[in-house]
Amino acid sequence: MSPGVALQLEPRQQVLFVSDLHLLEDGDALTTRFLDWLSQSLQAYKPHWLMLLGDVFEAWVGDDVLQDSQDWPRLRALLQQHHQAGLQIGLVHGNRDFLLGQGFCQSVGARLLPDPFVLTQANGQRWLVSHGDGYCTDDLAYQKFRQMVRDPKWQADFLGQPLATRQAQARALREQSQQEKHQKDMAIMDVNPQAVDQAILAHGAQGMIHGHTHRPGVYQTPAGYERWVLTDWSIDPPRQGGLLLGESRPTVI
Ligand code: LP5
Ligand code: MN
Repeated sequence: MSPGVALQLEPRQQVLFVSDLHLLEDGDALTTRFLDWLSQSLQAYKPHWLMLLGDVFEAWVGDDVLQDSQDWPRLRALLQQHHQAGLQIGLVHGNRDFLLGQGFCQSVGARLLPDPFVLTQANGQRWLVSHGDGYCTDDLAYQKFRQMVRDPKWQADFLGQPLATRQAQARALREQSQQEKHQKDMAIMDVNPQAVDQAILAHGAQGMIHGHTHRPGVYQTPAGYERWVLTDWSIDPPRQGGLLLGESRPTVI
């Protein structure tokens, strides 16, 4: 069980989930589209929580990006403004932004949540919520890499390097990842159904919500639970959206 984090929704409270935006910079077309969509969605649905379920950024090399260049002005202003008006913002690490830390969270009013965590609806239904990469257990090369970069010692060493060095390494790794993805079998880049069921059962949950795989939809697990997968975002081809969870089943928006 994830220590200390179990979120309980009250009647009429809603959660808006988004993930896999892969934002590059504040002024670009995708970021503008996302921020416009987010602003409209927050106004339309008035959720209690906004859950940023990982890979918000194309590659995050450390929170000092913010101090050095006052980066992401519109994104930060929008999140801050809504947080101050009462919106709870949760953030789960993705495989591209696992280095988001307290500096970023404080600058937008977000709370870093463990992966996975349990979210309970007002009716008692428990959902296991995750970025999703941890359940792609057949992708052995990725899991080995994941274990390396989630190690605090590795992270401290990486963050100890100059910003430009880190950015160059991140670019090289993105290229390597794109090349490897062409060669990997599609099946190994999806979640392993047994790993999903095992986690759902271990947390006493009755379903899972995740991103990462870029295969949006609702799937049934071998044990008969629902697994809701968020869309990734892209300008061309156009893909966007999120999931809204209130008192009933999730809704795609
Ligand atoms: O992200 P996506 O969708 O392309 O693919 C993921 C997996 N790839 C990754 C890597 C990220 O794309 C890049 C992360 C940038 C983070 C920046 C900060 C840290 C920089 C660290 C610099 C060392 O997560 C991909 C999965 C795919 O999802 C589907 O699940 O298959 O996995 C990989 O491509 C990993 C490779 O298979 C193994 C990589 C071994 C690299 C060994 C370290 C070499 C260091 C090189 C530094 C220049
Ligand atoms: Mn991902």
